[in-house]
Amino acid sequence: RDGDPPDAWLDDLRRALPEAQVDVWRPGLPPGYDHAVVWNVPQQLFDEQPQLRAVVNLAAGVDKLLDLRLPPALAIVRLEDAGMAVQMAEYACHALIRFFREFDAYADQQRAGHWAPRRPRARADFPVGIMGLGALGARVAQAVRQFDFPVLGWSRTRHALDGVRCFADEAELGAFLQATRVLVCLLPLTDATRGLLNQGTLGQLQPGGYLINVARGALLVEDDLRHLLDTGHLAGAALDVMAQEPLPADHWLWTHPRVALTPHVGAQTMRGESVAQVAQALRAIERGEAPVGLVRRDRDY
Ligand code: OXD
Repeated sequence: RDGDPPDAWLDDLRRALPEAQVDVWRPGLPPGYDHAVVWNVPQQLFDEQPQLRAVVNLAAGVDKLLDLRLPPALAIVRLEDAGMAVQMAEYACHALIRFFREFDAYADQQRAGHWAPRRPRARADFPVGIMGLGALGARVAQAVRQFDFPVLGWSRTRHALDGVRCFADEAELGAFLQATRVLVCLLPLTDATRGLLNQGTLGQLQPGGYLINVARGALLVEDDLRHLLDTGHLAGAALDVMAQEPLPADHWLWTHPRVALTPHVGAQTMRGESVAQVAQALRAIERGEAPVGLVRRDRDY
């Protein structure tokens, strides 16, 4: 994952799970393994290892894995936090403060050799709404609160977080969006959330709104974002994820003056934390317990 050689993962997993036999999968490896630890693997792995009992995905999002044909009884585990939550908090706060303090305008002024303090803006006019309140969203909410912005949260099922005005379910989505100016998206990609960030929903954000998407590109209808930026309803977007990755060279997102983009690096997988979580999860499964990060197949995350 993320540029680490497979051998480094192998060594660390062997060290963390001395009681296990750990091998690198390759096509044609004889079946017989109980568990798989994967990232971006082909269907072939599951076709050749039908006896697998559990798979641990080395990422928070399991959308790609769930696109494969997997045995119905296979336990699917995703990373929870594992060093990603603090990175998401950094990313979201960096983008939020960049927008709020108008750092892009100051960068333009510096290039023009122009000394011109701008009027400070009120934090109360920048309510931050976080979509998705799992381990990552909760950490982002906590970090944003440290800067005294009003914080709102929306999730499929109701959460209660200190100092966060929580909304739940489709019934409360409109009220959440209308009370939000800076939207931070950390939702999982599922059939229910694909394209959820569109003209109808983003159009309900407060005027001069911003989008920070650190989840999955397919949650956003990119042309709707473009329309909302060009008509001025939205003032900017920070995107770490795109519908097509890598982003094609001629894509409008590269050059839009109100878009800041990064190549899906919002929260990279940290080997040490991840290996510790993998070991913990596999031991829990071996004891017959539900591991942290167990995916619910009925809701796809
Ligand atoms: C993840 C990712 O889902 O890296 O963890 O995008």
